[in-house]
Amino acid sequence: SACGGESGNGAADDGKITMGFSQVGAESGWRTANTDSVRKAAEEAGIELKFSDAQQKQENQIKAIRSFVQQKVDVIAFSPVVESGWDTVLKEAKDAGIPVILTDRAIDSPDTSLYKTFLGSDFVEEGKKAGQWLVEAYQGKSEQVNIVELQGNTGSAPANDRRDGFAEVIKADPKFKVIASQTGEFTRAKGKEVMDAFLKAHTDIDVLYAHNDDMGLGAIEAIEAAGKKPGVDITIITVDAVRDGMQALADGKINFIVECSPLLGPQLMDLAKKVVAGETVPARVVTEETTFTQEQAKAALPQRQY
Ligand code: GYE
Repeated sequence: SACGGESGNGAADDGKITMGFSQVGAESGWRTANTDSVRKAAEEAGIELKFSDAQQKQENQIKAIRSFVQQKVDVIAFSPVVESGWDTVLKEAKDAGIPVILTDRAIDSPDTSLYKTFLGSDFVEEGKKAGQWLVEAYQGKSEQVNIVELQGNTGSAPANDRRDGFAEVIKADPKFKVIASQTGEFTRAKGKEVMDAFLKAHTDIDVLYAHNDDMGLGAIEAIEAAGKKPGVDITIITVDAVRDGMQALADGKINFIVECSPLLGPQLMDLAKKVVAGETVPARVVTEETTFTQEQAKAALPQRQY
């Protein structure tokens, strides 16, 4: 369909929809599960997928989107590495008449005509759920609670929103203090490295809040290497609920996980078909998700898909 054109609607030339998809990278278990979901759903929907991995760099995503425009794909979907700086390239797609779907992460542009819909989680809500669990877990205690935070990639929607949602909830009680906060780039390696530095700088860490499981898992290695017991000496809260995270939760090394579903493929393909057919779609499609305690993780693990 990429070289059709007479109809101006790519779907009409050979009936097959071509989607250009620019993925963030392969930084986490969540991301790998998300990529698998998108690939599988495209195949099942009979959509031809042009997949491009940005390796966590915005410039690579901009290049990929430009190349999708040049190839005249029918629809572009992408998960923006950071929130800012998309107007120019998205305007190019719009001028070429190619609809764009934001997947997983949002952008901060006030011009909502640059995309048709945004499919993904409510990251502020996820941060709030993390904070609410913490508030309950430390209810009735009056001593200061020292929290360290491993943030996702600087400038990304999940890092900004998970930080803000959490902060909003814990600020209700002044005993909660975020004593250190730094990016661990959503990876295990960086999570370990930064946690190691946190442990060297602070002897009195009570809680770790990591914006994803992978950073939490890396941090667990650093905590164990420092001779402390993760989940016992340091309370650990993470986000995602991928299999390795759920296993650590069931093993007692993590205390609470806020779920963020990576299985966006089927909904994305549905939206793509509608958008290409010129149907109106809701401006926002929010993913449904839950939270897990250690007991709930034990029960859920056998059926966990990713
Ligand atoms: O939580 C993290 C990944 O954008 C929701 O990106 C996604 C986040 C996810 O690297 O593990």
